[in-house]
Amino acid sequence: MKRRNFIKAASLTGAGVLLSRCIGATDPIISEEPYNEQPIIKNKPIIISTWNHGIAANKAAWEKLESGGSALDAVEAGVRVTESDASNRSVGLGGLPDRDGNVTLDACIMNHESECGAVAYLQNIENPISVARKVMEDTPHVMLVGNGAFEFAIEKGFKKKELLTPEAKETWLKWKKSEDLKKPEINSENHDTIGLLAMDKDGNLSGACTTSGWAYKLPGRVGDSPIIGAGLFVDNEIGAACATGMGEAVIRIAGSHTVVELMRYGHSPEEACKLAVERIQKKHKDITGLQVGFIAMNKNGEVGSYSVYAGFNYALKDNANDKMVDAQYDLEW
Ligand code: SD4
Repeated sequence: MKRRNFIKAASLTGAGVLLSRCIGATDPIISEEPYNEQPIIKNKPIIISTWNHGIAANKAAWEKLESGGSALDAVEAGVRVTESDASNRSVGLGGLPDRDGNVTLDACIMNHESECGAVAYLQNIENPISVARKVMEDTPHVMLVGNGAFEFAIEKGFKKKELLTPEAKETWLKWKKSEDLKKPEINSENHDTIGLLAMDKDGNLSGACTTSGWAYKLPGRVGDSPIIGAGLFVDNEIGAACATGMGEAVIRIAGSHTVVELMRYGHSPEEACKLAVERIQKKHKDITGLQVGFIAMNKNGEVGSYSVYAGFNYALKDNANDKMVDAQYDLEW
C-alpha cells in the first residue's frame, strides 16, 4: 500500500489519529510526498534568472516558449545570451580567467524528467550550456570535464574559440600586478553566474546554470555551477532552484537540492532559500564577505529568493511582469 493510502486507511481508526499526527506530511525524515499533489499553477509560463543580465536572458527564453519550445529549450536559449555577451565578466565569452589567464567554464542543465548534463573546466567553447545539453541527450553520462568535454564539443560540431577578450585580459593583467587584489573577493563584480529556471505552458520545469566561476581561481578549480544539486536542481513534482555566489559554500550544503527538498516539505520558495542561506551561515565559522544567493520556483508557479548579503537580485518574466526583484537577505555588507 502506498504510504499516502496507508495513512488514509489508518486515519479511520483511533490509532490512526495518533499515527497520522506522528507522521505528518511535513515530517522531514519520512515524507517523500509532494506537499501539493494537484498544484494550482497560477502563472505559467514563468521564468526567473539571477542578476541583471537575467532580463536579456529571460527575453530569449520567453521567445523560445512563445514559439512552442519546451522549458528545456527556453533555459538553454536564455543563458546562451549571457554566455555570448562579451561584456559580461563572469559567464562564457569575456569571462575573467583563472590565475594563469585561462578562461574555464562550468555549466549544467536539468529537465522535468530529472535528466541532466554538465560540463566543467571547459575551455575555448562559447556556449558550454549547449555542450551540457548534448552530454545529457547524447551520452550515458552526466558530466564531462576539461579536455574530454572540449573534445566531445568539437565532435558535436562546436567551434573552438578564444574566450579571453582583450578587456578581460587587461583586467587580469592588472590583477596580476596588484598585491592588493591577490585575494579576489566574492562580490557582485566578479561573481555573477547566470542561473535560469523556467516553467513552460505544460507546467514542466527546467533549469540551466553557467559561469566562468571565481575570477583568478586556482587552475583546475570547479565551483558549484556544474554540479547537479549544488548550482542547480530540478524536481518536476516539487520545484527548481539555482545558486550564485561562492560555490565552495554552496557545495558544502548541496545548496539547490536543499532548497528543493525544503519546498518538498512545505516551505515557500523564499522560505526554502532563506533556510538554505541560514544553513550556510551556520556551517561557516566566518561568514564575512561570503555571498551566496538562491532563487527558486515551486510547482505552483510561486517564486522566491534569498541571499546572505544585500545586493542580490533576480529577473522575473511572466505574463504580467518583466522586471528585476531585489532578494531578501540577512546581512548588510
Ligand atoms: C562559482 N557560483 O563558480 C559560481 C560563481 C557565481 O555569481 O555564482 N557567481 O563559485
